[in-house]
Amino acid sequence: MTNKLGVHALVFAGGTSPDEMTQTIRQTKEAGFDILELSLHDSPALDVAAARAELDAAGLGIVCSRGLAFAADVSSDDPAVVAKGAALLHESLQITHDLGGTHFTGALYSALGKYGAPLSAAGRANVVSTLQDLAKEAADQGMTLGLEICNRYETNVINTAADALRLADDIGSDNVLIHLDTYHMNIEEDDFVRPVLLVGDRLGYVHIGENHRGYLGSGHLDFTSFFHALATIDYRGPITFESFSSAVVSPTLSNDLAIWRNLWDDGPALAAHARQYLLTLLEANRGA
Ligand code: FUD
Repeated sequence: MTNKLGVHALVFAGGTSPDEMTQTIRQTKEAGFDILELSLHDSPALDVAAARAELDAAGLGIVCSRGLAFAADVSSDDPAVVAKGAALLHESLQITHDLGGTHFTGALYSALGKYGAPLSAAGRANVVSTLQDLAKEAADQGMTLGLEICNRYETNVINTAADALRLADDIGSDNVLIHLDTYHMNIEEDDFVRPVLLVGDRLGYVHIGENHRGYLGSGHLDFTSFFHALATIDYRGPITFESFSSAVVSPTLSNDLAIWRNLWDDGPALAAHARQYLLTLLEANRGA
């Protein structure tokens, strides 16, 4: 199999304290995944050197992700708010690098939350210039940035693959790739095929999540079509399972994403099921 499979840390633990990281890394490994995706919303608690040693000992890859915050938002018109957002991005890129990661992705362009108005022209220009600087810094370290396309209730910057490609074109850096997420696509895109074909070889990262963000296969998403499309473009990059439940809470991210419902209690059982589900989809749709 060519695609590495990842799992989001919120399947296992809500924070990144040393005990939570030890548990998360162990459970990621036990579930058979290749990559842990770690949200950096809680990075002050993170012991980077210790986490890196545990990741290396487990032989796991790491991808970091995050969204910004309304008070630290590079899509704002207010230069002070933009500067705070840019500082968070630079700090998070460095943490990703220090953890041994080469991929930093997510809503790197705005807060994760409901905006009360469309993105302004000045706000968009701030996103472009901040991400140009971040991409340069990332390129110097051999790293890639992902633009995760999120639905309208979580950002006003990019809601569709077409939006994301326009933003990436304006940033104009080869190491800024597109990150598709089936949960968001279900809300915004026409179907699960055309966006994948549109993005093509600029696809750098994939999130697989159900329409309600619970157990794969328990909702109504057409993963078969999505995996056909990935096979059509010969996507070889990481595929990461993402799921959230009120059983595992991050004080920041869970509220930003409106994780109010209990969709599962047992993260390790959910993860083991998801890995088998993804392997089956990849096998069944190989060469489609
Ligand atoms: C947000 C989302 C996540 C988020 C990431 C941050 O709805 O889909 O991928 O960006 O969890 O760590």
